[in-house]
Amino acid sequence: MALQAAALVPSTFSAPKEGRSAASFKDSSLFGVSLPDHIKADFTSSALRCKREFNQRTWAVRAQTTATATPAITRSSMDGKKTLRKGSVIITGASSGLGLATAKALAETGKWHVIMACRDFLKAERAAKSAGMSKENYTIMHLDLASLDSVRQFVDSYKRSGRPLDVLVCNAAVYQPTAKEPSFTAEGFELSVGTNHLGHFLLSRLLLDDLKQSDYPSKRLIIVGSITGNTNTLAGNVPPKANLGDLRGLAGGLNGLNSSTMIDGGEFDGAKAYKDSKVCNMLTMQEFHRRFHEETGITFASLYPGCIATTGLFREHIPLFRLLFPPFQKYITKGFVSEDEAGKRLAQVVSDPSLTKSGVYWSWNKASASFENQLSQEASDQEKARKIWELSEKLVGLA
Ligand code: LMG
Ligand code: NDP
Ligand code: PMR
Repeated sequence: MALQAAALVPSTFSAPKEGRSAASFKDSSLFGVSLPDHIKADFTSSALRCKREFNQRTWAVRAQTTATATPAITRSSMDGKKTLRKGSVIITGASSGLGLATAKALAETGKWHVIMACRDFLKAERAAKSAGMSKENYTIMHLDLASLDSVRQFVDSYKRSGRPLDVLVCNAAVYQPTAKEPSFTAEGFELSVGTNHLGHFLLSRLLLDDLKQSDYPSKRLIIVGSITGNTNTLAGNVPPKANLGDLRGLAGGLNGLNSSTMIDGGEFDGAKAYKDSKVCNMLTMQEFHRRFHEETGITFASLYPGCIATTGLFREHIPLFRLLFPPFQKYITKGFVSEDEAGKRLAQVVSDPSLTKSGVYWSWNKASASFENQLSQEASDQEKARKIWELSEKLVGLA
């Protein structure tokens, strides 16, 4: 397993820039016209941010060593000042788009060691280099979420590395808007839900103990959601709409043999499968929160980072769509964000001391201030969340 080496951290640096304050914009209007209340995403203000200064002592991490032995916070015998070790964050799908931009934003602070969990090692290495990330701030490890064996191997390798785990970011995704026929993961699940939901479900379940053991001041599990899975927004009402139905397809294994490839049991539709997978992501985050937040102190969060219309997510869409989608989002919906800006947003959810509230679906207003957004009825249905959890456990071999 490709574990690159090790980090030597600069000895002192200053803290994250002061956050912006409360949100006062709505993100669900088009041409400045507000939506009716029932499809308007509500919001509340983000918490007040605190300014922090961290001094970081030199800290070396070596693969196969006992990095966990280094406590997160130590007090210097010289001046009694508290110091914080570098945080360890795993980001899936960090070889492009949002994942890469987040890896870059975190690596640049010098406070994080980013484990880029990617299916294409060389692509990830090139991406990290061209993003200007310096070697001591990242490690690339192989992970193919479309194979549960690969997920298990990744987890074993990570555990063997002895590195602590402070934050896990489930970011990778596939989107197949033009596929006429379904494709499948190694275990035979429809690819979008298999990768985006089931792969991440197994990964997070297997790494939960490691997060639990982290002594970092704030440990977090973040699953990237999206507006298009939320039917309480305009974007979520563009057909085909997300709808998990009574979960009969999921119960049948999404294999297209003895069950449908779609969660609700319907005909295959790649765009819908993606949106359904995002609903699963958002429900899974909340189910984690209900089951484990109190016991573990882990912060569970999801987010909609904005419409990053230029990423590889749209690689399978028709060329005309790829040409028109960015200007459409920039000038018409005004929902567009750059990869850099979206990366900063996700990096906040990873490390901002004010975003520690668990069970939250974060969004940002037009001034780029974070706020707690409201999920659609289906994406906040507790009973569905519990059923998806139980069915997913069976499918990935945990129950
Ligand atoms: C499905 O179709 C496919 O069936 C599925 O296979 C998959 O691909 C899926 O989500 C992906 O899409 C959805 C289809 C049906 O929606 C459309 O795509 C219809 C319109 C095509 C537009 C593509 C959007 C992106 C490109 C924008 C191009 C616009 C030009 C702008 C150029 C900018 C330059 C400055 O959707 C429908 O049936 C209708 C959608 C109903 C949604 C709500 C309607 C809101 C109306 C507002 C429309 C505003 C748009 C432009 C107006 C321009 C005016 C100046
Ligand atoms: P990209 O396609 O740029 O990034 C997706 C990443 O996932 C890539 O690194 C890709 O790897 C990786 N990936 C895909 N399949 C697998 C797999 N089987 N195993 C491991 N990694 C895999 O898209 P985005 O950056 O836009 O998407 C990132 C996240 O943001 C997704 O969760 C998406 O749903 C979410 N999102 C995106 C929005 C947008 O507007 N773009 C809006 C809302 C949410 P590779 O590089 O090898 O292809
Ligand atoms: Mg959408 C406020 C309006 C808004 C926002 C924020 C998005 C985000 N979109 C909006 C509106 C519209 N879109 C409208 C009015 C239309 C019809 C013209 C429209 C169409 C559209 C298409 C065809 N939009 C799309 C597609 C896609 O294929 C993308 C998709 O659904 O991927 C699943 C997409 C998106 N629009 C967004 C966002 C964030 C996406 C893509 C990514 C995602 O959810 O992860």
